[in-house]
Amino acid sequence: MIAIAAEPYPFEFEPAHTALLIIDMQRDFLEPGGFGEMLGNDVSQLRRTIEPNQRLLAAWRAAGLMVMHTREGHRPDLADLPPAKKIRGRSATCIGDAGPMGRILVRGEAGHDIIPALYPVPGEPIIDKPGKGAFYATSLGRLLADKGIANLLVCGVTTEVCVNTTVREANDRGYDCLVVRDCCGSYFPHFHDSALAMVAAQRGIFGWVADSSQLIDAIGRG
Ligand code: TIU
Repeated sequence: MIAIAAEPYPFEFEPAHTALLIIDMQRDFLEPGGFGEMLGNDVSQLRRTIEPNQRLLAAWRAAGLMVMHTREGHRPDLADLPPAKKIRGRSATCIGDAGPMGRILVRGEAGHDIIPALYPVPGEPIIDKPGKGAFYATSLGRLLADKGIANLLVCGVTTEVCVNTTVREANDRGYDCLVVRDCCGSYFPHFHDSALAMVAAQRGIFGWVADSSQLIDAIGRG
């Protein structure tokens, strides 16, 4: 058992029963010229998470521990895209339409894929999810149960949307979640800060928050 400094109190975990879950580090959310930027968002707020994620991912892989990745997106026929999600925002260009890197948030398109800097290696499951949460309409729960995972280290984008939704889903399913502060990002810094505060508030109502350096140091010692 390893314990690291975290908010609101130390997070204890057994590495063999802990998965690093990297949420939606996709080209359309992070790359200049992608869908996120097309909507007027400042992608630099998300891009600052790339290096910390690379360091944590390298440490977790070197220790031979479980890594999983998610991607938000839809079938090419859009059968799993709720009409409400399709029309939300009243944007001229929406999910499923031709975008800067192929059809927006459609599986198989370039923009939907994970950025090269954090690309999964063989043996790391990729969970394709149609919603914001990684458990809704996916096989994530089944995979975690099969692999005996009890704790999740949650990274990725965006802190208040897909990361937060996933942590809430995981919490209700009995997982202990640590959200990795510097490995998560939002287009809106104040939402990032608030989303992390919400996780750790009330003695850890949804889980814990810590920096990646705490984890990397602990794995190195472990
Ligand atoms: N992955 C994720 O958070 N999807 C979003 O749509 N996030 C926004 O902040 N828009």
